[in-house]
Amino acid sequence: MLRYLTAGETHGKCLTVIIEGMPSGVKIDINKINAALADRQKGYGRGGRMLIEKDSAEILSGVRGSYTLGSPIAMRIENRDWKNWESIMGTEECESKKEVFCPRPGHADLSGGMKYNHEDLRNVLERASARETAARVAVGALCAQLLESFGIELKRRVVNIGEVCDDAPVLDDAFYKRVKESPVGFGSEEAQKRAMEYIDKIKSSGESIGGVVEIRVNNLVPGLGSYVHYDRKLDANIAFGVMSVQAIKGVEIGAGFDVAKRPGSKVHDEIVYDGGFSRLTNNAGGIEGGMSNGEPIVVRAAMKPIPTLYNPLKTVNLKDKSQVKASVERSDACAVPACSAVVEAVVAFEIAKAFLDKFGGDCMADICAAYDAYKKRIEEY
Ligand code: EPS
Repeated sequence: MLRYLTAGETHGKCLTVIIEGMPSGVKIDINKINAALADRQKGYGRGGRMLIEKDSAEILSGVRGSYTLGSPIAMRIENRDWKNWESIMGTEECESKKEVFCPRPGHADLSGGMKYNHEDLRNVLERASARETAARVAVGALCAQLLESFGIELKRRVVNIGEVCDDAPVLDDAFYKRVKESPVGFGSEEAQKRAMEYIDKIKSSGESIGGVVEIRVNNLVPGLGSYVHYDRKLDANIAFGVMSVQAIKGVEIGAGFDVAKRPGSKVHDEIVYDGGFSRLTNNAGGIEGGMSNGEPIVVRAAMKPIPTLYNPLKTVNLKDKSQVKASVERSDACAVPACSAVVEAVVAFEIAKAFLDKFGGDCMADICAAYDAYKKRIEEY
């Protein structure tokens, strides 16, 4: 089973991740991992921290001569900011603490402090920070390279930032090329301009803003995941992965919440056969009965605004229980484009896990043989 563990605090020395269960013989290009990490850092409305960091992954084990060995893959991403925090975040007795006593509404601060019995909420926020998502993007970029070997591609876009939507997009290659270059992850240049003005307004009023991101997975065979048991359902596992991303409050597959407003004939996708099975529409978002059905998988996620507000909300000081304003840590007015890179990564991981559950072997040769045999059987079905 493909799995991973991350470790690291936002102002600690580095982020570390170990991935276990990757077969041998997957070609790995470190530049692709670093390009994904760079994408996660981009976006209009990002805060000061991204000017300090230049994220890149160092592979410490499990890869030799650009190919995976089948052994655990360890990666490390340096926190450049560490040099400014060594005396605060060091593992030995520290001279300064930079304590936080005023929990931010919307952050892990208060519940985390209660749960782990930390009076200094820095001990919570350091790990709860979305900095951890850099490690997950590295994992996703690794998984995407396994999927790429089988022609499976992932595409991401930002659907809306606050009230500004990327209008009526035609999701062709030219659209996704513009999305890649857009500072807000939009394909429409006119909507992009409106979104940037909107973010400026949000920022100048000491606010933050969220949005919706969308990931598509193309060229999947039918039958990843399963209907036979709840924990093997592909949509359930994707939703779990996406909801585990900091700041995500909602996940939709295909038509999502809209299915509750339409009659059955406007929800279910009619089946046709033309040398192979396909659907006339894709309201199911590529998943029926917990399994991929061969249509593109479409996942949307709603990101809430980042909880650190320069114009802070009311909270309570843990020291004397007085009503005060929340602590202000450095923040991002808008991190939705970065979030799209993170959600793409967690979707890549879940698809790779389901792919290996179905075709997995210890090495690429075994997986390719199983994959080719399955495709042949499906063609003849
Ligand atoms: C982030 C790093 C953080 C924040 C942000 C995401 O850096 P710092 O805490 O030094 O400013 O910029 O995280 C949050 C705002 C949050 O609330 O989690 C990153 O690398 O993405």
